[in-house]
Amino acid sequence: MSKEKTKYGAKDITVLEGLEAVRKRPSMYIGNTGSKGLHHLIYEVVDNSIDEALAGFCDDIKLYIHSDSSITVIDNGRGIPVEDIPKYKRPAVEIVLTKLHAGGKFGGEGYRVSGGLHGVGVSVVNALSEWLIVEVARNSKTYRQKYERGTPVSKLEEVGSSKKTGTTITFFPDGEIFEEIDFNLETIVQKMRETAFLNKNLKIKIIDERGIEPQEFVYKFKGGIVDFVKHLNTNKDVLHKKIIYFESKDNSNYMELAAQYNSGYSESTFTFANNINTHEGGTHLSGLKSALTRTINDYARAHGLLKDKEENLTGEDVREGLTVILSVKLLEPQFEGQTKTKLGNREIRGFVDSATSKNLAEFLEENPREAKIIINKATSASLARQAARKAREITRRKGLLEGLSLPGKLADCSSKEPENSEIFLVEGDSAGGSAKQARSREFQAILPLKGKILNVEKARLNKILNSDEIKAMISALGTSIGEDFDLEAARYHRVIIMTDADVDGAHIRTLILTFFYRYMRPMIDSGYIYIAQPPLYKITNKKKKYYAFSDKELSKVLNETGRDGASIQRYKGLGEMNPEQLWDTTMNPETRMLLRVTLDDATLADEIFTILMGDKVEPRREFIQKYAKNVRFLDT
Ligand code: 0RA
Repeated sequence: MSKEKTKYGAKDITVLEGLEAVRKRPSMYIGNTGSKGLHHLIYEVVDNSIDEALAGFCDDIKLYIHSDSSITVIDNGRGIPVEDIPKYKRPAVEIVLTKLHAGGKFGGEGYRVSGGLHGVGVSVVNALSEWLIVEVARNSKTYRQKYERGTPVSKLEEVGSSKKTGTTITFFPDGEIFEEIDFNLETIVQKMRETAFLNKNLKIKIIDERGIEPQEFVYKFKGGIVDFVKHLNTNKDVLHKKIIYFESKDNSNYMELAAQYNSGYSESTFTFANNINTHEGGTHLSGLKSALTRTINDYARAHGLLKDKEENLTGEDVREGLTVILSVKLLEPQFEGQTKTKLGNREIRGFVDSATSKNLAEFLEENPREAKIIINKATSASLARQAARKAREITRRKGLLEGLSLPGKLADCSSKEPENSEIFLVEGDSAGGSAKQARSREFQAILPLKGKILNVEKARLNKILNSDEIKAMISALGTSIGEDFDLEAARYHRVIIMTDADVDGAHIRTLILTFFYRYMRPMIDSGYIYIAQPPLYKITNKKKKYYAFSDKELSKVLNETGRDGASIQRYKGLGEMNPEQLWDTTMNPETRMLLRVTLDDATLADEIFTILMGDKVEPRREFIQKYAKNVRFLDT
């Protein structure tokens, strides 16, 4: 055997070892091997194309979901280099696809800004794909190479000529790695639209070929995040037409911001770092908040809109009804926090703070009409807050917000360990009664709620605190709300919303979820909120009982047991079940099904809550018609 060959062999092994590590512990690279991880594969490939776009070489990305669920991503960037890298004696494209973290950095020029959880490199996608084909158009030629589970099965071949440049990657996720190869079009479309908003003028087209007719979506936003804010405020009454926008950069940091006030009472702040949604906030967000509060107070004082004797506007005041997108790009983002979506870079705080102060002050000076509207909004928020504070002090003195005095309707559990305790929020007194009889008193608490709770989307805090049902929920949970919220004080780590399986039940569930979303958000983020799944049907056949949770399950049961002699009862409400049935089907941890409420997509959630609970009737009607059969969208 020649020396040369031995050397190649050894190198091949190290390459393989790199990707072998990815196959051994995929979750370390893509989070998990469920649906989320599966979708990360797509985002990772697209991120590489976005990097080309950010470097100024690509403005067009196409994403195909083929009928066999393989994925193709095509971009019109420079194309991955095909020349040999002397150190490896292999084409650069092969190294990019087979070595961890061999991204766009050869020699250090240009930098990856997309990064984040999916900043792991296309080699990870390659390692986790049953097969992958890369095609490069470059140097007037096209090249092609195929891999299986990360290993090349062909050499890089020249396959034709081309006047264009770009990269095409087609892959099929490995069934040995992923639980299920099932791409969700809505998830992908939503994510790609967000990506298009964050990268102005980048065209992203999605083609789903899985149906009888292909479905296509195209996104390209000239205004970028200005269009994003416009979109988020579509179903709200805006207070000023002109959207505040600016961008700023120094040697290593870039930021852009778009903002607009609406007449609502909630705040919609979304921050991104290198195109990653920083759900948990971080240094860029704190820079933004401090600049907003300071600059608006300074302007208001300087122009006599806030008198000497009046107290300063707080952060909450100046953000009431504000929709704002902050997008920063930096060289080496540090992501921290539970879900790695909290930006940690210290230097960005001051950068965002001073750029925002300067540009916002300029906007206010140049647009006195808008400035006045904004200050008015914040001032009325401030007055309402002071009224709410008084209301809250009274309630607090009675211990109502901190769970010091528990509501009379609560049937508490005996366990005092929150980790092991759960509370059912039950629609109606009669179902509440059954649940109280059915429960396991040791760890299950029951709080019956009367009818429709207050729509918190349409009211300010002082009014909210007048609602008995809401006060009962707050005191039972023990966490208080809003700025006073304290997750550590939560008395239960499972809060289970149990409503009837009908339209009213869905409405009540949405009202409760809206309340958690606006006032106890960390409960959702921590995964403490669940939705009970009561059965829709009881089937009795030959003295045996079966429960079905959907129409599909009903047919399945009937097919299995035979239709003859089967009697079917459709449950219209929880109240129709006796305590034993309620326990068996919905409450017993051994047999029940719970849906955990997650907010993967905070901008989408904001949109949906606005549509469902906000002022405008028409979008709500359209939305409900579109999704009437599919209320699950809110739950998963
Ligand atoms: C390495 C270096 C260069 C570009 C790329 C990789 C690249 C990777 C991907 C992945 C998907 N699309 C891509 N487009 C480009 C720089 C190329 C140069 O200097 O010409």
